[in-house]
Formats: sequence, C-alpha cells, structure tokens
Amino acid sequence: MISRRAFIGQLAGAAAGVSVLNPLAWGSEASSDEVAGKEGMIVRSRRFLDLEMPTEFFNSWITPVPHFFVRNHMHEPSMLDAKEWRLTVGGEVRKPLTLGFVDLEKFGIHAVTNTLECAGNGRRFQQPHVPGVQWERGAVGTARFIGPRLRDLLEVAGVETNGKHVMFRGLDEIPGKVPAFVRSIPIEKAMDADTLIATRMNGALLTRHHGFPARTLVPGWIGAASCKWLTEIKVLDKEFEGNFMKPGYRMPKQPILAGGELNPDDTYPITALGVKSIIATPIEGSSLKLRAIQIHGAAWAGEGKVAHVEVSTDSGATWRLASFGAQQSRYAWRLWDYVWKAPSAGIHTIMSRATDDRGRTQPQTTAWNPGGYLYNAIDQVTIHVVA
Ligand SMILES: Nc1nc2c(c(=O)[nH]1)N[C@H]1C(S)=C(S)[C@@H](COP(=O)(O)O)O[C@H]1N2
Ligand SMILES: [Mo]
Repeated sequence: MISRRAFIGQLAGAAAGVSVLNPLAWGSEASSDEVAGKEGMIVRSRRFLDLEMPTEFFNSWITPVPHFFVRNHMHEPSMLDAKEWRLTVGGEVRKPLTLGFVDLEKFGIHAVTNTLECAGNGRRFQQPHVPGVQWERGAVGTARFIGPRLRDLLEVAGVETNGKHVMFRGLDEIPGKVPAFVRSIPIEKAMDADTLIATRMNGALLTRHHGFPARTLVPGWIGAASCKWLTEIKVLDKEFEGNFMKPGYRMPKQPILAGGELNPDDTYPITALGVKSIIATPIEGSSLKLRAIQIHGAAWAGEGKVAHVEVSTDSGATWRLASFGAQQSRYAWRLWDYVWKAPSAGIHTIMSRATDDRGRTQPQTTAWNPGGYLYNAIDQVTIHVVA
C-alpha cells in the first residue's frame, strides 16, 4: 500500500502536474470527495484543488456546476455545517452583526448572472513564462448567483463615514505559516446593487468547492474578489494590507520589460476584467474535413459590454463579424459563432477578437506582467483541414 498523498504525488509527477479528471482512469481517486461533483475537468493542482474547464464545455451559456472551474489557494474547509456557520459584519459600522444562515436569507434575494474569471486565466500563454497555476483558457465560467445584496447587510450595520473598503475573510484551512486569503474591495463596489452574498449557484445551494454556505459575488471583477466560505465582513478606513492585496493581484502602472522586475509601489490593485474572447471549437491541433466549419466561442468584458466579436481565418489579415447567441445578461459572456467555408486543405490559423462598448479591443499581445494576470490577447487556434 502506498499512502494517498504519495499516490497523488506520483500521479502528479507522472503527468507533469496536469491530468484529466476521468473516473475510470483515476480508480478509487474518483470517489475521493476533493473532486466530488466535478466531471471531465483538467486538474491543474491537487494539493489545493485547482480545476480548469476544457474548451469543449464553453458550449453552454450557463456553465453547469460540475464544469465550473475551481481555484483554491489553500485547503477547502473540511467541516462546514450551515447550522453552526456564522457571518459577522464589523469594523467601521455602528451596529456589528452576527448572522446565521437563516438570518442571512431573510435579507432577501437577488440574482446576478456573472462570468467569473480567475485573474490568472491564460497565464500559460504569457511569454516569457511566469510561475503560478498554468491556466490556459478555462479558468472562467458563467453562473447564476443568488443571495442577498451585500449593501443590505451594510445598511443594517450602518457604515461609518470613514468606512472606505470592505474586507472579506473565508474559512479556508491555512496550511502552516502562510498568509490567509483575505482581500478587500472599495466601498462603492460593495454598495453596488449587484454585489451579493451568494448562497446559491444555478438554482442549488453552493457546493463546497464554490464556497458553501456563502460567498461574495463581485460581478465583473476578477474571481479573487469573490471570497468563498465567507465568515467575516469588516469595513475598513483603508484598503486591506496583506499578501493577496499587495504584492498579489496587482498590475504595473506602466508597461514593464518582459521578464523584468516590478516595484510593488509602481502597481495598482486589479479590479474589473478586461475584454476577452476565446475560441472553444475547433480545438487546437484538430483535423477537420474540407466543408463548412463551425467556429464558436465566448466573449466577455468585465463591467463592459461586448459590442462585437470578429473572426479571422487568414492569420489576422482580414476579419469578419461573428454572430451572437441569444442569451445575454449584463455581467455574463456572450456565446458567438461563425461558419467558415475553408478554401483549401492544409494548415489554417483561426483567430477571434472581441471589442466592448468602451472601445476596448483585445490586443495582439498582452503586456507582460510578472503575475501573469489578465491575459487577453487575441485568441488563436491552428487546425489541419483535410480534403
Ligand atoms: N476563501 C477563498 N475565496 C476565494 C479563493 C480562495 O482560495 N479562498 N480563491 C479566489 C480565486 S483566486 C478565484 S479565481 C475564485 C474562484 O472561484 P471558484 O473556485 O468558485 O471558481 O475564488 C476566489 N475566492
Ligand atoms: Mo483567481
């Protein structure tokens, strides 16, 4: 017998840390509860579970929970009982609150369909290489999140005039002496009518991987803003100071040389997502018959609105508009598609480029940054068309 940990270590080593979650291939591993409720996902890390959605699952406007990516910086809480769980609201407030799950739900419910993307999505494509989880396209998903508005809690607690930022703490199990995953958002975003304490995702209670029993949902912003297993909300007079606010999750104020060093004082905290599209199918390296080829993908723009998606089938020389799927919601991606009659057999490069209503367009290359954040260069796949 080998220990479970050693077993996982061997598997991770064998597959260079990347493997596809396949119940048959994993044998008894498949029934382990660390991956409960997940199907066909790419495992980017097992120590702290990080699961990426393969591109074929971008075909659904609402991402089913089994296909929704997971990003954990620490261990998920092992014991969570909604009856024992408490949420406190404190700091710069007149009346601190302690709420149970039933009390929380009494604040009423509001639904926001949001595309949640990890700031590190696409890190794998940054050149030169940057360390961190090597996400490709799928650290993103869209779900309908439901729960009370954060501002309704803050209004009952009564934010003092010096309350400028709102800090969130989750119940993650911290491995040894590392800083807790604690971050804050500015009071304006906290008071936005669409910022939620979500208790449900796609109609069901949150699962453990996604923050049961409650998480914040900060729509249009990087995933890191939406704290899972929420247990403490604290109003602060300034931005929270901690590893995950600085040096973590910051962008250079000015472009820096690829591979260069970054002074934390020349950075700002990342908030909203950029404009981005990805090609879901055909997938990179696939062989397709010489006939009408269906190209499809998704496009999103954080707090912006996707205005159009263009597709190029000649390596970027000419661009044509893609059509949108019917479904839309303010903070959700649009699915798009384009039918292409390939002119000839051979190797072809397909590209997609989104533009939003603020005039932002995906760049040819994303400005390099040492965290590998907000990668949003024009997407491309190379396919083989056979006669
Ligand atoms: N408590 C806690 N909240 C967290 C995290 C975490 O590690 N701990 N990861 C964050 C990051 S970086 C992302 S991208 C999203 C991912 O949410 P998901 O796992 O539900 O997809 O959760 C965020 N909230
Ligand atoms: Mo993230």
